[in-house]
Amino acid sequence: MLPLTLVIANKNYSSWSLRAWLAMTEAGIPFAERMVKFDSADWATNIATLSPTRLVPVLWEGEPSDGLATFDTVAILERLHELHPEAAIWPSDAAARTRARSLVADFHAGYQALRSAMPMNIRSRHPGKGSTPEVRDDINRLTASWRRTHAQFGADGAFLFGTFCAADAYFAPVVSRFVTYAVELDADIRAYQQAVLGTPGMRAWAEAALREREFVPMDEPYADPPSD
Ligand SMILES: N[C@@H](CCC(=O)N[C@@H](CS)C(=O)NCC(=O)O)C(=O)O
Repeated sequence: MLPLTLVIANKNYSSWSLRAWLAMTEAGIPFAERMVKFDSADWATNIATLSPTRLVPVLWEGEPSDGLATFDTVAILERLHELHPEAAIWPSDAAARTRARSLVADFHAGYQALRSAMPMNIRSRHPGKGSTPEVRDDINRLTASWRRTHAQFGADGAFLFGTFCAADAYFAPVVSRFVTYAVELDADIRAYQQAVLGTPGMRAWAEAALREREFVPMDEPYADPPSD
């Protein structure tokens, strides 16, 4: 099998990068990381060759820019499942796997209010910001679907399907947003949030995010740029 490289962006901001990275990390799939920071000279020079869509993440098999590229997070998860069927990217039970894929596809295609009003920003705290009625509707719908899923498929463990899978990686940026924007959560959803934030992969990602110093205006609707 060719070596894998995942192209990602800033760990503080890039929610799509986090999903693929955490799914691979928690599944124990070996890969190299190539970070291209937003708004950087590296991005301007290299993103066109590192990413067919100029977006991250991208999974490369073989040399980045030269091997086989899979882009878009959902496609990356499916490619990982093909390459590493033993890694439990998706639940092994067919009904659970179908639900996991449905949750991921549903979020991928929707929840625009939540995604745009509460961008991921691991190091920042903006309590109450972004909490519009539309965002609260998104949060209520999403957490209700987590609750139903956990009751039906995962009651024997802390994650949606009991043990960690790609669906939990998918929602890691969402539970992180709930910290940034101090979203009030019911006890069961808070327990799920803590389980995801407590995974070794998520802790490592967050520690790296906290070391980053870049301020990306597009991802900072609630803060002024730092003065030099
Ligand atoms: N649908 C894509 C979305 C990827 C995406 O929007 N990535 C953002 C970073 S989180 C990006 O690359 N933004 C750079 C830009 O818009 O120039 C996926 O699932 O991977």
